[in-house]
Amino acid sequence: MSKIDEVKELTEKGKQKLIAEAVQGALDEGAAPTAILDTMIDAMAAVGEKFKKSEIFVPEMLMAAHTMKKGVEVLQPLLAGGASTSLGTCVIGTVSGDLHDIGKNLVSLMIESAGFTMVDLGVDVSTDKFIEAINSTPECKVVALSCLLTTTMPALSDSVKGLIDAGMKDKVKIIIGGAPITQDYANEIGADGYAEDAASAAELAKSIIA
Ligand code: B1M
Repeated sequence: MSKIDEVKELTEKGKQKLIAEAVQGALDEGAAPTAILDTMIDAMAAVGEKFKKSEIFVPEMLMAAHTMKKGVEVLQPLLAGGASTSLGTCVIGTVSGDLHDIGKNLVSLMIESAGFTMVDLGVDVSTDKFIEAINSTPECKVVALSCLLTTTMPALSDSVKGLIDAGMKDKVKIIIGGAPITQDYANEIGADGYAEDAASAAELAKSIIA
């Protein structure tokens, strides 16, 4: 089995202690960091499918998540390009009630590589916390909201509405994303932009402030 296949298998099985070595092994075999990342994202999709079919449960899903995080740690310096100019600050967080942060962390990493300074508020972030962070960051240009659950889409919508009502659109661009989110939904709730994945989110953040 190639090391990159091993990375997929270990991620799916939640083998946290073995993943760093396997990721390094895949790099040593010549696999591109983005290919290894995509493999881990595929593994998480497979984990999600198994969960949906009740073949695995929350603890296994959590172990896979921890494993992916450890794998991403090895790739992080290689994925972060390190832009030379600063484009301003981007406040990022996962919306209220939602604890998923792997996608948000990747989006944060890519936006940072595009040249932004990141203020990461973590998960389960209330609208007030987003507003507070924007207000206390004068150089804030973008706020990025991540949402992974259909059940937290109303929280995303409420947050965008709350940000608009608080006059934040005069200060920052609001961008959103996450597995259940679409461009139509972004238009519907009044966000300034939507991106499907981490790389597109970085492109969007750059283009939206231009
Ligand atoms: Co959760 N979970 N989970 N889970 N989980 C999903 C999302 C699910 C699809 C699994 C399934 O049923 N197939 C399902 C949601 C179903 C739905 O909403 N219709 C689900 C469920 C149901 C739940 C619970 C309710 C389970 C329960 O308790 N019964 C529960 C909810 C907890 C809560 O949040 N309140 C729950 C819990 C968890 C864990 C804590 C165990 C764990 C998360 C750990 C963590 O993140 N630290 C977990 C995991 C790991 C998953 C899956 C398996 C993997 C998610 C992931 O990290 N993917 C997921 C299944 C799946 O996604 N297919 C699932 C990899 C990551 C790189 O992709 O996050 O999509 P993703 O991010 C992408 C894009 O979405 C996008 O870019 C990223 C990178 O390309 N993106 C943005 C994300 N944010 C963006 C923001 C942007 C732009 C793009 O702009 C701002």
